[in-house]
Amino acid sequence: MSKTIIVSNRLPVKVLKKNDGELVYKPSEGGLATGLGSIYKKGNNLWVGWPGRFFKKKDKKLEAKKKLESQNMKPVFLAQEEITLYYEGFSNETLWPNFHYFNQYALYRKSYWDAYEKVNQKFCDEILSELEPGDKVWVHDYQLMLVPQMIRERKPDVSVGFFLHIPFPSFEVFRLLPWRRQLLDGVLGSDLIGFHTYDDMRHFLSAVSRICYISNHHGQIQKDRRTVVTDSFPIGIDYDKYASQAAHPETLKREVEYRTSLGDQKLILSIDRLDYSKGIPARLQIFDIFLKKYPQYQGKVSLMMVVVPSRDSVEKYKDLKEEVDLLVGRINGKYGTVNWTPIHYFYRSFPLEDLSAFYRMADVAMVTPMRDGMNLVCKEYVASKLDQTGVLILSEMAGASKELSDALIVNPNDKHQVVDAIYRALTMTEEEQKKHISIMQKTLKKFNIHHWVSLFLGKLDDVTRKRDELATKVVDKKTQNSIVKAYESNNKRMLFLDYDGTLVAFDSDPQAVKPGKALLNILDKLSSNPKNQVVIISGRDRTTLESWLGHLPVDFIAEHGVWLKDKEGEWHMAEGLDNSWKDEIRDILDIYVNKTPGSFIEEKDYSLVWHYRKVETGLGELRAREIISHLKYLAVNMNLQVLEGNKVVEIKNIEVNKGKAASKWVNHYKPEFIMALGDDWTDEDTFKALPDDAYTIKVGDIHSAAKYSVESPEVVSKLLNELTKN
Ligand code: GDG
Repeated sequence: MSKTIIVSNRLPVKVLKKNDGELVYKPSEGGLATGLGSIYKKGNNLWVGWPGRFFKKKDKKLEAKKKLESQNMKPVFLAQEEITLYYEGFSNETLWPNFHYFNQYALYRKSYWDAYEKVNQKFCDEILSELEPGDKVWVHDYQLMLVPQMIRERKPDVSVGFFLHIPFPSFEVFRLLPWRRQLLDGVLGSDLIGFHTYDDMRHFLSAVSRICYISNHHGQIQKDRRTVVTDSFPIGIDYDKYASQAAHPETLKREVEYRTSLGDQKLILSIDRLDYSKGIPARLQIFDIFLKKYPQYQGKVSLMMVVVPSRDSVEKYKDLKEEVDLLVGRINGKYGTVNWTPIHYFYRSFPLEDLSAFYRMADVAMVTPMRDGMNLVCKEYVASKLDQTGVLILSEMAGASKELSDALIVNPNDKHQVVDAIYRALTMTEEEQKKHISIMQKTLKKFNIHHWVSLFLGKLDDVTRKRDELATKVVDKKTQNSIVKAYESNNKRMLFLDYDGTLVAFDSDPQAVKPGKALLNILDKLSSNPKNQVVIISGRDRTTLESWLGHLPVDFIAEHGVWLKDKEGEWHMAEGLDNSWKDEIRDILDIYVNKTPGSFIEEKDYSLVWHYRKVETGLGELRAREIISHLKYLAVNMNLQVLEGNKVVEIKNIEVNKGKAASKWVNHYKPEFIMALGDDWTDEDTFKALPDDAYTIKVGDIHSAAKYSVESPEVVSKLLNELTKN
């Protein structure tokens, strides 16, 4: 039975060692562990990850391995140096600051990168040792970005999903990383890549387009003839767990205890891991300004700030801790009285019962990170509000703000805006509070962690199934033999050959791809065989085609079917064409040429082509979209069609297309064997128009109406070469 392998830096349990040397296994309370618990514990499924500590003794390592394996977990053991360089180093001192827009803190150290590569390979090897045909792998987060490609190299058919839990930065920030290309290539080994928000996905696609020079179509990327799908899957929480914890007698008991010691003050809650991305110092400054601006709240409202220790071996975090300690001390010293402490500050973690009591008690939750992939605390706060009172102040820089638009959304850098949001929260009527909380609860209940898991895994199944259906189309040795066999057994054969992108690879200069000796030799052999009729079917102008290939006994369908020629005949035009539309359309295209450096218009007898191959990546695509929408209605009225090709937009008569011309040839000559090769959008018309038993072959892309696909013009030339032998 095929299985699902979950991979993350940390396993869902932490192995601790008691003083007497006994190992204890502490399950993680995180949402991911809960959500994926239903997956990895089932059948022969598996979770691969680091057990969270360094094992000095071999026997302890073995003991832990055995125990973890009995619970469907496969530990990846890391040496102390690997933990320092890969985890604390590259993951937390290079990627984390860059991805959270704190690039000034990022360290670019070759030793970190080397360790990152090495440990990613280590994870990959562990996965490979368990991987069997039909299995799927779900890799999590920024610590393991190279793993998808590493697996793909060894097991090309595997189904791999990747989810990024932190933001993906805009291209201008991401590009600063010296290893940006390798990181993107690593992730692109996946079949499906998930992000929390559409913005993260957009940034990723833009980085792929600018760094790997691969554009996307509705979030789908063609990489090495594979389709990589990207999508946004905002993670949810285990809603029922937080709602029922809030109703638990132990939670209620603790709430009463805390309330008794706090008195009837209003409470603002903040809970974060100690991290510069969380905006903790700014939050303290905001609270300071609030107390100054609204002195009536002095003595009446406290900020309860839980800061969970984290990464304290990293220098930047030590500095941050000092800054927070200082600010808390200063504000408490400035405003505090014998009966009132402005800030209750805890630098430690709490058990869930306490956390839940805090959520229940808090009149306001202040979740104001400078940057956060999603942020689960704000969701947990809302889920814990059983009586639906309470107000959430939420930073627009947290992924959660995209879903929780009923919160008071703030820019954490605009301190005065946040100060006013606190005032608004404290003065909001109960009725209004209930209205907002109930709307948010409805969303969070539905989009819970289980929903997230099944959405992602369901999509991964879909993507893999579609990929496998298409894979049958790739011309392998067996298919090639059957094509050659069919070819050999027929005496009346017709070969439709597109030129650019099919017989020759693309070049930024359309004139630079003159046929070379080898190609001319193949075409000569094929066309001089009396059993063959070779038809060059191209969007190019007839003059160029004639000058390059006119000496061969081939037929021509030029300019997508405007100009036609049999090998023995003369050039003639397709009937009923009209050219009166050109001036008006040329004027429009001129506007785009004038505002798009590098673009130009090519004029053919019955069409106009706007080329943008030399235009800055991104800008060309944008202008192409503009032209297409500009011409959409005009084209219908003028009986024109607007076609999008490879870095071109072509406008021509609706009657002209390669399919119509090819049908004409087939109806006239009635061949017994038909083969058509093409790479472009315009060749799709040919593929669709030909009879069912024709061998239609798409070059490059695998998405096509053609029956088969080959990788490149080089493979085309090998296939045609095979045919010349018969
Ligand atoms: C990444 C992304 C994204 C906190 N203090 C205590 C405690 N917590 C729990 C909270 C919450 C979790 O820790 C923190 O939530 P985050 O959203 O920050 O999650 P991370 O895993 O740290 O971060 C983040 C997330 O991945 C999911 O994709 O949202 O943006 O950075 O569940 O309740 N739990 C207990 N005691 C504490 O003192 N028991």
